Amino acid sequence: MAFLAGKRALIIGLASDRSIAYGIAEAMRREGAELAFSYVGERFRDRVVELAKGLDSDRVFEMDVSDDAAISAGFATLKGFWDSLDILVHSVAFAPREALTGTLVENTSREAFRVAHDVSSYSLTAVTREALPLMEGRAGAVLTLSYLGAVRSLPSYNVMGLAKASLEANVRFLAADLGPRGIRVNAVSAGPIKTLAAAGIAGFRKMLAHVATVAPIRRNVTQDDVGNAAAFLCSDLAAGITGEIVYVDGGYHNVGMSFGEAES
Ligand code: 0WE
Repeated sequence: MAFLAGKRALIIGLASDRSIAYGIAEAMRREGAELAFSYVGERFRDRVVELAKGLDSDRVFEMDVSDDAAISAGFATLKGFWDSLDILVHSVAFAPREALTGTLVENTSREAFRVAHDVSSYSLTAVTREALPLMEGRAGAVLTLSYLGAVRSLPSYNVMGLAKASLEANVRFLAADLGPRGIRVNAVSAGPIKTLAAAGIAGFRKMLAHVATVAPIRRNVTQDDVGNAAAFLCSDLAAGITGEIVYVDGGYHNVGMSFGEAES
């Protein structure tokens, strides 16, 4: 099908072959897109270069999305590779670890709130702004990753839920801003997936088991499930979709109650 043939995609947030960004990159490559990647932290460099190579890309650069100068420098590097961009994938979130345990009311410092919102929401605005000149005059698409904690309370997710609520509002406002310029902005709200970011979160395995029991599809979603939806949303097949939060969670968010049995 190759529904992304001729498209150029920058993917922010690849850290390992279990990253959601990796599932997205694989699906986009399979559909014909050319890829570039940014990473943060020297310790990720070699790994991202290797993963990029496997996806036919040698376009890899460092970019800390919490630093405006680093974003400018990163896009200057990208402009050395490409004179245009069609797709921007933002698959980045961070809150200080101590804020992701216990309760929101006990464990949310002003600084943890600031960092979570800066890295997990403002960064979408910042990188989208820098991408605009490269997307000018093309059918551009921006995609970010959200989670159910944006709209429901969940154990331990705490300040990340507030940051994802901000991120989802960001998607709606950016979609309104950029729609007139032919650029669409959407989010995938993914079910829980075991990635580096999820490693070491207390109770994560229990959450995976719960979702697999209750979700209509009776399994957890995979990086491939998310990647395929992301590739669609960033393609011209989704030309009529913008400002949307698309749930790729096996239907979990629509269930009010379930006994977890094989049928009904
Ligand atoms: O958005 C996320 C995780 C994002 C995340 C993960 C970490 C772990 C390491 C942000 N910041 C940090 N900071 C660290 O120091 N998810 C949707 C995965 C996730 O994280 C949870 C979850 C789920 C699901 C945290 C608590 C409860 C549930």
